[in-house]
Amino acid sequence: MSEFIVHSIPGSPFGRAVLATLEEKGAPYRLSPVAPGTLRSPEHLARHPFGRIPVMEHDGFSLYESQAILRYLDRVLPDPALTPSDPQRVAHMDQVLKKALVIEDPDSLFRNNLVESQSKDEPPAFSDKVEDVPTSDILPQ
Ligand SMILES: N[C@@H](CCC(=O)N[C@@H](CS)C(=O)NCC(=O)O)C(=O)O
Repeated sequence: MSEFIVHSIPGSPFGRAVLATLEEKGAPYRLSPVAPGTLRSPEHLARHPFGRIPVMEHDGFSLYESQAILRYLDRVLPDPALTPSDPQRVAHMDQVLKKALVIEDPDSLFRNNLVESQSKDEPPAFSDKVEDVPTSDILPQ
């Protein structure tokens, strides 16, 4: 198995999700630290057109967006599987992933025009509105 390279800012929750998945899979990987001030550099924009992290490289294949990366990793590293086989459990997994994205990155709601009426200074309190899904519904049994 060739090495996975994760370009990320150490401590980024999105980057940590990718690193935790690689740890869980026992895969060889390397963190390539990105300095926060260099996200708009030509070098980094060539990796990620929106100047964000994380970005993953594997066998000459480059991918950004953490959830796309997580799903890729679960496909190319099937053991242990992190995606349930039952459709309802997968749906709960997708729900939790979406909720995590909104809570960690509430500005994405504004960027994507999903929220129009609220002030940018007061991101929506999604944790109050979305019910928690028990972890036991998501993790493989
Ligand atoms: N939807 C993206 C969000 C990534 C993201 O927002 N990363 C943050 C760091 S945790 C970032 O790159 N921030 C830099 C910026 O917004 O300029 C993903 O899931 O990969």
